[in-house]
Amino acid sequence: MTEVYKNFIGGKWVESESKRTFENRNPANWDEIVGIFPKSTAKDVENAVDIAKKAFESWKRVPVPKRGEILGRCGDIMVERKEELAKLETREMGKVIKETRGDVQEGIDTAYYAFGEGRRLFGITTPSELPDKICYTVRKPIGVAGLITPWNFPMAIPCWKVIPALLSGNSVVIKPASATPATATKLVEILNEAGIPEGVVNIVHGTGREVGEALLAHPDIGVISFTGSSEVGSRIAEVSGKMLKRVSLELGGKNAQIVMQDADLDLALEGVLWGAFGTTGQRCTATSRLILNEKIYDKFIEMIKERAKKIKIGNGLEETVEMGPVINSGQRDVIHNYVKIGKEERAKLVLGGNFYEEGECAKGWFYEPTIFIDVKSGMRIEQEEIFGPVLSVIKFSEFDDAIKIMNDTNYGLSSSIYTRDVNLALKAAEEIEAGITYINGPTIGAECHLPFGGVKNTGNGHREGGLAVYEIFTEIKTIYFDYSGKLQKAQIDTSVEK
Ligand code: UN1
Repeated sequence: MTEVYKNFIGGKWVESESKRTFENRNPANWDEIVGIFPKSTAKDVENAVDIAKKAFESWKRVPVPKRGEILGRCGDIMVERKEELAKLETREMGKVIKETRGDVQEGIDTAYYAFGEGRRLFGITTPSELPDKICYTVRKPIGVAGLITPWNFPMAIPCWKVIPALLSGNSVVIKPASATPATATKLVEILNEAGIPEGVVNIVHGTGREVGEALLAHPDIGVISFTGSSEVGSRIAEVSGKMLKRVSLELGGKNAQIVMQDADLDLALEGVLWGAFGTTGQRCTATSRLILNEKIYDKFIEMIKERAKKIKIGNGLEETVEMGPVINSGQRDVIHNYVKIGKEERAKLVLGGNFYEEGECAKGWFYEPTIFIDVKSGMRIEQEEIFGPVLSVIKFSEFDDAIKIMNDTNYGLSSSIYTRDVNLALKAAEEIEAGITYINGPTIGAECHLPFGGVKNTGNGHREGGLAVYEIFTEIKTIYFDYSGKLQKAQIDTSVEK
Protein backbone atom coordinates (compact mmCIF):
# COMPACT_ATOMS: atom_id res chain seq x y z
CA MET A 1 0.00 0.00 0.00
CA THR A 2 1.18 3.48 -0.78
CA GLU A 3 2.03 5.42 2.35
CA VAL A 4 0.43 8.83 2.71
CA TYR A 5 2.78 11.36 4.32
CA LYS A 6 1.96 14.67 5.94
CA ASN A 7 3.68 17.84 7.02
CA PHE A 8 4.83 18.00 10.63
CA ILE A 9 4.02 21.35 12.21
CA GLY A 10 3.84 22.15 15.92
CA GLY A 11 4.19 18.50 16.92
CA LYS A 12 1.30 17.33 14.74
CA TRP A 13 1.05 15.55 11.39
CA VAL A 14 -1.07 17.81 9.21
CA GLU A 15 -2.18 18.12 5.61
CA SER A 16 -1.44 21.19 3.54
CA GLU A 17 -4.07 23.87 3.65
CA SER A 18 -4.17 23.47 -0.16
CA LYS A 19 -5.38 19.85 0.22
CA ARG A 20 -3.31 19.13 -2.89
CA THR A 21 -0.74 16.32 -3.03
CA PHE A 22 2.15 15.02 -5.13
CA GLU A 23 3.60 11.56 -5.64
CA ASN A 24 7.05 10.25 -5.23
CA ARG A 25 8.01 7.35 -7.52
CA ASN A 26 10.80 4.80 -7.56
CA PRO A 27 13.42 5.79 -10.18
CA ALA A 28 14.22 2.09 -10.71
CA ASN A 29 10.58 1.31 -11.44
CA TRP A 30 8.44 4.26 -12.35
CA ASP A 31 5.23 2.26 -11.81
CA GLU A 32 5.90 2.08 -8.11
CA ILE A 33 4.61 4.95 -6.02
CA VAL A 34 6.70 5.32 -2.86
CA GLY A 35 4.49 7.86 -1.15
CA ILE A 36 1.96 10.67 -1.46
CA PHE A 37 2.93 14.03 0.02
CA PRO A 38 1.22 17.33 0.73
CA LYS A 39 1.80 20.00 -1.91
CA SER A 40 2.20 22.86 0.50
CA THR A 41 1.87 26.60 0.10
CA ALA A 42 3.29 29.81 1.53
CA LYS A 43 0.49 29.68 4.11
CA ASP A 44 1.76 26.32 5.42
CA VAL A 45 5.26 27.77 5.64
CA GLU A 46 3.93 30.74 7.55
CA ASN A 47 2.22 28.45 10.07
CA ALA A 48 5.37 26.42 10.52
CA VAL A 49 7.60 29.47 10.99
CA ASP A 50 5.20 31.07 13.51
CA ILE A 51 5.15 27.91 15.57
CA ALA A 52 8.90 27.41 15.27
CA LYS A 53 9.45 30.98 16.43
CA LYS A 54 7.43 30.40 19.60
CA ALA A 55 9.05 27.03 20.26
CA PHE A 56 12.50 28.61 19.93
CA GLU A 57 11.90 30.68 23.07
CA SER A 58 11.99 27.62 25.32
CA TRP A 59 14.31 25.40 23.24
CA LYS A 60 17.09 27.99 23.37
CA ARG A 61 17.01 27.75 27.18
CA VAL A 62 17.49 23.97 27.28
CA PRO A 63 21.13 23.35 28.32
CA VAL A 64 23.21 22.29 25.32
CA PRO A 65 24.25 18.88 26.79
CA LYS A 66 20.54 18.10 27.27
CA ARG A 67 19.80 18.99 23.66
CA GLY A 68 22.74 16.73 22.78
CA GLU A 69 21.22 13.83 24.71
CA ILE A 70 18.03 14.00 22.67
CA LEU A 71 20.09 13.99 19.47
CA GLY A 72 22.07 11.02 20.79
CA ARG A 73 18.76 9.18 21.25
CA CYS A 74 17.90 10.07 17.68
CA GLY A 75 21.16 8.32 16.67
CA ASP A 76 20.15 5.25 18.73
CA ILE A 77 16.77 5.01 16.99
CA MET A 78 18.43 5.35 13.60
CA VAL A 79 20.75 2.47 14.51
CA GLU A 80 17.71 0.31 15.32
CA ARG A 81 15.89 1.30 12.15
CA LYS A 82 18.92 1.46 9.84
CA GLU A 83 17.90 -1.34 7.48
CA GLU A 84 14.32 -0.12 7.09
CA LEU A 85 15.51 3.45 6.43
CA ALA A 86 18.11 2.30 3.90
CA LYS A 87 15.50 0.27 1.99
CA LEU A 88 13.08 3.16 1.86
CA GLU A 89 15.87 5.43 0.69
CA THR A 90 16.87 3.07 -2.11
CA ARG A 91 13.25 2.92 -3.22
CA GLU A 92 12.88 6.66 -3.41
CA MET A 93 16.34 7.72 -4.56
CA GLY A 94 17.61 4.69 -6.46
CA LYS A 95 21.14 4.29 -5.15
CA VAL A 96 22.24 0.82 -4.14
CA ILE A 97 21.44 -0.54 -0.70
CA LYS A 98 25.10 -0.63 0.43
CA GLU A 99 25.26 3.09 -0.23
CA THR A 100 21.95 3.95 1.42
CA ARG A 101 23.15 2.07 4.50
CA GLY A 102 26.17 4.36 4.36
CA ASP A 103 23.95 7.39 3.95
CA VAL A 104 21.95 6.47 7.08
CA GLN A 105 25.23 5.75 8.89
CA GLU A 106 26.41 9.27 8.05
CA GLY A 107 23.26 10.53 9.78
CA ILE A 108 23.96 8.34 12.82
CA ASP A 109 27.56 9.57 12.98
CA THR A 110 26.35 13.16 12.81
CA ALA A 111 23.90 12.56 15.66
CA TYR A 112 26.56 10.97 17.89
CA TYR A 113 29.04 13.67 17.06
CA ALA A 114 26.46 16.28 18.15
CA PHE A 115 25.81 14.31 21.33
CA GLY A 116 29.48 14.76 22.24
CA GLU A 117 29.71 18.32 21.00
CA GLY A 118 26.85 19.21 23.34
CA ARG A 119 29.32 18.90 26.21
CA ARG A 120 31.71 21.40 24.58
CA LEU A 121 30.36 23.92 22.07
CA PHE A 122 33.37 25.96 23.02
CA GLY A 123 33.76 29.68 22.99
CA ILE A 124 37.08 31.32 23.83
CA THR A 125 38.41 33.02 26.93
CA THR A 126 41.17 35.54 26.58
CA PRO A 127 42.92 38.16 28.75
CA SER A 128 41.72 41.73 28.88
CA GLU A 129 44.04 44.69 28.33
CA LEU A 130 42.75 46.00 31.69
CA PRO A 131 43.26 44.56 35.18
CA ASP A 132 40.43 42.79 37.06
CA LYS A 133 38.50 42.13 33.90
CA ILE A 134 37.88 38.94 31.96
CA CYS A 135 36.69 38.40 28.41
CA TYR A 136 35.04 35.38 26.89
CA THR A 137 32.67 34.35 24.13
CA VAL A 138 29.60 32.12 24.09
CA ARG A 139 27.62 30.67 21.21
CA LYS A 140 23.98 31.66 20.93
CA PRO A 141 21.36 30.22 18.60
CA ILE A 142 20.12 32.39 15.75
CA GLY A 143 16.37 31.63 15.79
CA VAL A 144 14.42 29.74 13.16
CA ALA A 145 16.57 27.96 10.58
CA GLY A 146 15.23 27.24 7.07
CA LEU A 147 16.83 24.05 5.75
CA ILE A 148 16.51 23.18 2.07
CA THR A 149 17.94 19.76 1.27
CA PRO A 150 18.78 17.87 -1.95
CA TRP A 151 17.76 14.42 -3.19
CA ASN A 152 21.17 12.78 -3.56
CA PHE A 153 21.75 12.18 0.17
CA PRO A 154 18.18 11.99 1.47
CA MET A 155 19.24 11.17 5.06
CA ALA A 156 22.83 12.34 5.50
CA ILE A 157 22.39 15.90 4.26
CA PRO A 158 19.19 16.64 6.24
CA CYS A 159 21.10 15.30 9.28
CA TRP A 160 24.13 17.50 8.49
CA LYS A 161 21.86 20.51 8.75
CA VAL A 162 19.05 19.65 11.17
CA ILE A 163 21.23 18.12 13.90
CA PRO A 164 23.76 20.94 14.39
CA ALA A 165 20.99 23.53 13.96
CA LEU A 166 19.10 21.89 16.84
CA LEU A 167 22.13 21.33 19.04
CA SER A 168 22.88 25.04 18.70
CA GLY A 169 19.39 25.83 20.02
CA ASN A 170 17.62 26.86 16.83
CA SER A 171 14.21 25.61 15.82
CA VAL A 172 13.94 24.41 12.22
CA VAL A 173 11.65 24.26 9.22
CA ILE A 174 12.83 21.66 6.71
CA LYS A 175 11.93 21.64 3.03
CA PRO A 176 13.29 18.39 1.61
CA ALA A 177 13.74 17.78 -2.12
CA SER A 178 10.41 16.74 -3.60
CA ALA A 179 12.16 13.79 -5.30
CA THR A 180 13.08 12.26 -1.91
CA PRO A 181 10.67 13.50 0.74
CA ALA A 182 10.03 10.19 2.52
CA THR A 183 13.44 9.72 4.12
CA ALA A 184 13.50 13.25 5.55
CA THR A 185 10.02 12.68 6.98
CA LYS A 186 11.31 9.55 8.74
CA LEU A 187 14.08 11.65 10.27
CA VAL A 188 11.48 14.07 11.65
CA GLU A 189 9.48 11.13 13.02
CA ILE A 190 12.63 9.86 14.75
CA LEU A 191 13.52 13.27 16.19
CA ASN A 192 9.99 13.50 17.57
CA GLU A 193 10.26 10.05 19.11
CA ALA A 194 13.67 10.94 20.57
CA GLY A 195 12.04 13.77 22.54
CA ILE A 196 12.48 17.04 20.63
CA PRO A 197 9.76 19.36 22.04
CA GLU A 198 6.73 20.32 19.96
CA GLY A 199 7.27 23.01 17.35
CA VAL A 200 11.07 22.81 17.39
CA VAL A 201 11.25 20.56 14.31
CA ASN A 202 8.88 21.13 11.42
CA ILE A 203 8.78 19.78 7.89
CA VAL A 204 6.87 21.28 4.99
CA HIS A 205 6.73 19.39 1.69
CA GLY A 206 6.36 20.94 -1.73
CA THR A 207 8.14 22.63 -4.56
CA GLY A 208 11.09 24.98 -4.38
CA ARG A 209 9.04 27.57 -6.16
CA GLU A 210 6.31 27.59 -3.57
CA VAL A 211 7.73 26.31 -0.28
CA GLY A 212 11.39 27.17 -0.84
CA GLU A 213 10.63 30.72 -1.94
CA ALA A 214 8.27 31.25 1.01
CA LEU A 215 10.94 30.13 3.45
CA LEU A 216 13.48 32.43 1.86
CA ALA A 217 11.23 35.43 1.96
CA HIS A 218 10.01 34.93 5.52
CA PRO A 219 11.40 37.67 7.77
CA ASP A 220 11.44 35.38 10.82
CA ILE A 221 13.84 32.89 9.26
CA GLY A 222 17.25 33.95 10.53
CA VAL A 223 19.46 31.47 8.70
CA ILE A 224 19.09 29.46 5.52
CA SER A 225 21.16 26.41 4.73
CA PHE A 226 20.93 25.03 1.21
CA THR A 227 22.60 22.23 -0.74
CA GLY A 228 21.94 22.04 -4.47
CA SER A 229 22.78 23.69 -7.77
CA SER A 230 24.85 26.86 -8.12
CA GLU A 231 22.01 28.43 -10.07
CA VAL A 232 19.48 28.04 -7.23
CA GLY A 233 22.19 28.89 -4.68
CA SER A 234 22.84 32.19 -6.34
CA ARG A 235 19.13 33.04 -6.26
CA ILE A 236 18.99 32.15 -2.54
CA ALA A 237 22.03 34.32 -1.84
CA GLU A 238 20.40 37.22 -3.65
CA VAL A 239 17.16 37.13 -1.69
CA SER A 240 18.80 36.37 1.65
CA GLY A 241 21.46 38.98 1.04
CA LYS A 242 18.87 41.71 0.61
CA MET A 243 17.18 40.63 3.82
CA LEU A 244 20.54 40.38 5.66
CA LYS A 245 19.99 36.74 6.51
CA ARG A 246 22.81 34.39 7.14
CA VAL A 247 23.03 31.88 4.34
CA SER A 248 25.15 28.80 3.90
CA LEU A 249 25.40 27.33 0.40
CA GLU A 250 26.81 23.99 -0.64
CA LEU A 251 26.74 23.92 -4.43
CA GLY A 252 28.19 22.22 -7.48
CA GLY A 253 31.48 20.54 -8.21
CA LYS A 254 33.65 19.41 -11.12
CA ASN A 255 35.93 17.22 -9.10
CA ALA A 256 39.00 15.58 -10.57
CA GLN A 257 41.34 12.73 -9.78
CA ILE A 258 44.97 13.05 -10.90
CA VAL A 259 46.88 9.84 -11.54
CA MET A 260 50.67 10.25 -11.68
CA GLN A 261 52.84 7.79 -13.56
CA ASP A 262 54.25 6.32 -10.33
CA ALA A 263 50.81 5.62 -8.80
CA ASP A 264 49.58 2.22 -7.68
CA LEU A 265 47.36 1.81 -10.74
CA ASP A 266 45.12 -0.90 -9.27
CA LEU A 267 44.37 1.34 -6.33
CA ALA A 268 43.81 4.37 -8.58
CA LEU A 269 41.44 2.23 -10.66
CA GLU A 270 39.32 1.27 -7.63
CA GLY A 271 39.27 4.94 -6.66
CA VAL A 272 38.09 6.30 -9.98
CA LEU A 273 35.41 3.62 -10.42
CA TRP A 274 33.98 4.39 -7.00
CA GLY A 275 34.34 8.15 -7.44
CA ALA A 276 32.83 8.33 -10.93
CA PHE A 277 30.14 5.67 -10.88
CA GLY A 278 29.25 5.34 -7.17
CA THR A 279 25.81 6.91 -6.53
CA THR A 280 25.51 6.83 -10.35
CA GLY A 281 27.73 9.92 -10.37
CA GLN A 282 25.15 11.90 -8.46
CA ARG A 283 27.33 13.28 -5.69
CA CYS A 284 28.56 16.85 -5.38
CA THR A 285 31.87 15.14 -4.74
CA ALA A 286 31.70 12.72 -7.71
CA THR A 287 34.81 12.27 -9.84
CA SER A 288 33.79 13.71 -13.17
CA ARG A 289 37.31 14.30 -14.48
CA LEU A 290 40.28 11.98 -14.57
CA ILE A 291 43.60 13.72 -15.21
CA LEU A 292 45.95 11.04 -16.45
CA ASN A 293 49.66 11.10 -17.01
CA GLU A 294 50.63 10.45 -20.63
CA LYS A 295 52.99 7.60 -19.71
CA ILE A 296 50.16 5.47 -18.33
CA TYR A 297 47.33 6.99 -20.39
CA ASP A 298 46.56 4.15 -22.81
CA LYS A 299 47.13 1.41 -20.27
CA PHE A 300 44.92 2.99 -17.60
CA ILE A 301 42.12 3.74 -20.06
CA GLU A 302 42.05 0.06 -21.03
CA MET A 303 41.95 -0.92 -17.35
CA ILE A 304 39.07 1.37 -16.52
CA LYS A 305 37.05 0.50 -19.64
CA GLU A 306 37.44 -3.19 -18.87
CA ARG A 307 36.11 -2.76 -15.36
CA ALA A 308 33.47 -0.09 -16.00
CA LYS A 309 31.74 -2.13 -18.67
CA LYS A 310 31.23 -4.93 -16.13
CA ILE A 311 29.46 -2.71 -13.57
CA LYS A 312 26.19 -4.41 -12.72
CA ILE A 313 23.31 -2.01 -13.29
CA GLY A 314 19.86 -2.56 -11.82
CA ASN A 315 17.49 -2.11 -8.93
CA GLY A 316 19.57 -1.02 -5.93
CA LEU A 317 17.64 -3.27 -3.56
CA GLU A 318 19.45 -6.29 -5.04
CA GLU A 319 22.64 -6.75 -3.01
CA THR A 320 24.83 -7.56 -6.02
CA VAL A 321 23.80 -4.53 -8.09
CA GLU A 322 26.59 -1.94 -8.24
CA MET A 323 24.89 1.02 -9.91
CA GLY A 324 21.27 2.16 -9.67
CA PRO A 325 19.24 4.54 -11.84
CA VAL A 326 19.49 8.31 -12.02
CA ILE A 327 16.88 10.27 -10.15
CA ASN A 328 14.31 11.01 -12.88
CA SER A 329 13.78 11.27 -16.61
CA GLY A 330 14.58 14.99 -16.69
CA GLN A 331 17.98 14.38 -15.14
CA ARG A 332 18.62 11.49 -17.52
CA ASP A 333 17.90 13.83 -20.43
CA VAL A 334 20.37 16.37 -19.02
CA ILE A 335 23.05 13.67 -18.86
CA HIS A 336 22.26 12.44 -22.35
CA ASN A 337 22.44 15.96 -23.67
CA TYR A 338 25.93 16.37 -22.18
CA VAL A 339 26.96 13.20 -23.98
CA LYS A 340 25.76 14.79 -27.20
CA ILE A 341 27.72 17.95 -26.38
CA GLY A 342 30.84 15.86 -25.68
CA LYS A 343 30.57 14.23 -29.10
CA GLU A 344 30.09 17.59 -30.77
CA GLU A 345 33.16 18.88 -28.97
CA ARG A 346 35.04 15.93 -30.51
CA ALA A 347 35.93 14.21 -27.29
CA LYS A 348 36.16 10.47 -27.93
CA LEU A 349 33.38 8.35 -26.45
CA VAL A 350 34.89 4.99 -25.53
CA LEU A 351 32.20 3.54 -23.27
CA GLY A 352 28.45 3.94 -22.73
CA GLY A 353 26.64 7.06 -23.82
CA ASN A 354 23.15 5.60 -23.80
CA PHE A 355 20.09 4.82 -21.74
CA TYR A 356 20.26 1.36 -20.20
CA GLU A 357 16.99 -0.44 -20.78
CA GLU A 358 17.73 -4.16 -20.41
CA GLY A 359 14.92 -6.27 -18.92
CA GLU A 360 13.34 -4.74 -15.82
CA CYS A 361 15.54 -1.66 -16.21
CA ALA A 362 13.27 -0.46 -19.02
CA LYS A 363 10.86 0.63 -16.28
CA GLY A 364 13.36 3.03 -14.72
CA TRP A 365 15.81 5.82 -15.50
CA PHE A 366 19.05 3.93 -16.03
CA TYR A 367 22.12 5.23 -17.84
CA GLU A 368 25.27 3.40 -18.87
CA PRO A 369 28.63 4.16 -17.26
CA THR A 370 30.09 6.57 -19.79
CA ILE A 371 33.70 7.50 -20.53
CA PHE A 372 35.05 10.20 -22.81
CA ILE A 373 38.78 10.27 -23.51
CA ASP A 374 40.97 12.89 -25.19
CA VAL A 375 38.94 15.57 -23.46
CA LYS A 376 40.58 18.98 -23.61
CA SER A 377 40.70 21.60 -20.91
CA GLY A 378 37.91 24.10 -21.47
CA MET A 379 35.41 21.78 -23.20
CA ARG A 380 31.93 22.01 -21.71
CA ILE A 381 31.98 18.38 -20.56
CA GLU A 382 35.20 19.25 -18.75
CA GLN A 383 33.84 22.42 -17.16
CA GLU A 384 30.15 21.92 -16.32
CA GLU A 385 28.64 19.76 -13.61
CA ILE A 386 26.81 16.81 -15.25
CA PHE A 387 25.63 14.94 -12.13
CA GLY A 388 25.56 11.51 -13.73
CA PRO A 389 27.82 8.54 -14.55
CA VAL A 390 29.98 10.39 -17.09
CA LEU A 391 33.76 10.57 -16.77
CA SER A 392 35.97 12.87 -18.84
CA VAL A 393 39.60 11.84 -19.22
CA ILE A 394 42.26 14.47 -19.87
CA LYS A 395 45.93 13.78 -20.65
CA PHE A 396 48.87 15.64 -19.09
CA SER A 397 52.64 15.40 -19.17
CA GLU A 398 54.05 17.43 -16.26
CA PHE A 399 52.78 17.68 -12.67
CA ASP A 400 52.30 21.45 -12.97
CA ASP A 401 50.02 20.93 -15.99
CA ALA A 402 47.90 18.47 -14.02
CA ILE A 403 47.43 21.03 -11.26
CA LYS A 404 46.59 23.70 -13.80
CA ILE A 405 43.92 21.51 -15.42
CA MET A 406 42.57 20.59 -11.99
CA ASN A 407 42.25 24.24 -10.94
CA ASP A 408 40.94 25.59 -14.20
CA THR A 409 37.22 25.38 -13.34
CA ASN A 410 34.68 27.59 -11.63
CA TYR A 411 34.18 24.99 -8.91
CA GLY A 412 36.37 23.73 -6.10
CA LEU A 413 34.78 21.08 -3.90
CA SER A 414 36.77 17.85 -3.89
CA SER A 415 39.97 16.63 -5.51
CA SER A 416 42.30 13.67 -5.45
CA ILE A 417 45.82 12.64 -6.42
CA TYR A 418 47.29 9.15 -6.68
CA THR A 419 51.07 9.07 -6.39
CA ARG A 420 53.76 7.33 -4.35
CA ASP A 421 55.91 10.44 -4.32
CA VAL A 422 55.40 12.12 -0.93
CA ASN A 423 56.78 15.42 -2.11
CA LEU A 424 54.33 15.60 -5.01
CA ALA A 425 51.45 14.53 -2.77
CA LEU A 426 52.13 17.37 -0.36
CA LYS A 427 52.72 19.82 -3.17
CA ALA A 428 49.32 18.86 -4.64
CA ALA A 429 47.65 19.30 -1.25
CA GLU A 430 49.13 22.79 -1.17
CA GLU A 431 48.41 23.83 -4.78
CA ILE A 432 44.98 22.38 -5.53
CA GLU A 433 42.19 24.93 -5.21
CA ALA A 434 39.46 22.93 -3.50
CA GLY A 435 37.82 22.54 -0.12
CA ILE A 436 38.89 18.88 0.11
CA THR A 437 41.93 17.00 -1.22
CA TYR A 438 42.35 13.23 -0.93
CA ILE A 439 45.75 11.63 -1.31
CA ASN A 440 45.57 8.07 -2.64
CA GLY A 441 41.81 8.04 -2.15
CA PRO A 442 38.86 8.93 -4.42
CA THR A 443 37.10 12.32 -4.41
CA ILE A 444 34.23 10.93 -2.33
CA GLY A 445 34.19 9.75 1.26
CA ALA A 446 33.91 12.78 3.53
CA GLU A 447 33.50 12.01 7.25
CA CYS A 448 31.02 13.86 9.42
CA HIS A 449 33.49 15.29 11.95
CA LEU A 450 35.57 17.16 9.39
CA PRO A 451 34.75 20.37 7.55
CA PHE A 452 32.95 19.83 4.25
CA GLY A 453 32.62 22.47 1.55
CA GLY A 454 34.37 24.11 -1.34
CA VAL A 455 35.89 27.22 -2.86
CA LYS A 456 34.86 29.38 -5.85
CA ASN A 457 31.30 28.74 -7.12
CA THR A 458 30.94 25.66 -4.95
CA GLY A 459 29.70 27.77 -2.09
CA ASN A 460 29.86 30.99 -0.17
CA GLY A 461 32.67 30.23 2.24
CA HIS A 462 30.87 28.17 4.86
CA ARG A 463 31.69 24.61 5.83
CA GLU A 464 29.36 21.89 7.04
CA GLY A 465 30.51 19.01 9.22
CA GLY A 466 32.73 18.97 12.29
CA LEU A 467 33.04 22.06 14.40
CA ALA A 468 32.84 24.29 11.34
CA VAL A 469 29.09 23.79 10.93
CA TYR A 470 28.50 25.44 14.31
CA GLU A 471 29.76 28.67 12.78
CA ILE A 472 26.72 28.55 10.51
CA PHE A 473 24.14 27.93 13.20
CA THR A 474 25.36 30.11 16.07
CA GLU A 475 25.91 33.75 16.78
CA ILE A 476 29.00 34.56 18.78
CA LYS A 477 28.50 36.80 21.75
CA THR A 478 31.42 38.51 23.47
CA ILE A 479 31.18 39.16 27.21
CA TYR A 480 33.39 41.59 29.12
CA PHE A 481 33.23 41.17 32.86
CA ASP A 482 34.83 43.98 34.87
CA TYR A 483 35.26 43.12 38.55
CA SER A 484 37.50 46.07 39.46
CA GLY A 485 34.62 48.13 40.85
CA LYS A 486 35.67 51.22 38.91
CA LEU A 487 35.26 52.64 35.42
CA GLN A 488 38.14 51.35 33.32
CA LYS A 489 38.41 52.80 29.83
CA ALA A 490 39.65 50.45 27.14
CA GLN A 491 42.43 51.92 24.97
CA ILE A 492 42.79 54.83 27.44
CA ASP A 493 43.45 53.56 30.99
CA THR A 494 45.99 51.06 29.85
CA SER A 495 49.39 52.46 30.77
CA VAL A 496 51.66 50.26 32.87
CA GLU A 497 53.19 52.00 35.95
CA LYS A 498 57.00 51.98 36.19
C1 UN1 B 1 27.26 15.34 -1.54
O1 UN1 B 1 27.57 14.78 -2.58
O2 UN1 B 1 26.52 16.33 -1.56
O3 UN1 B 1 31.99 12.58 0.64
C2 UN1 B 1 27.70 14.88 -0.20
C3 UN1 B 1 30.97 12.09 0.20
C4 UN1 B 1 29.76 11.93 1.08
C5 UN1 B 1 28.97 13.20 1.11
C6 UN1 B 1 28.67 13.76 -0.24
N1 UN1 B 1 30.14 11.54 2.40
O4 UN1 B 1 30.90 11.75 -0.97
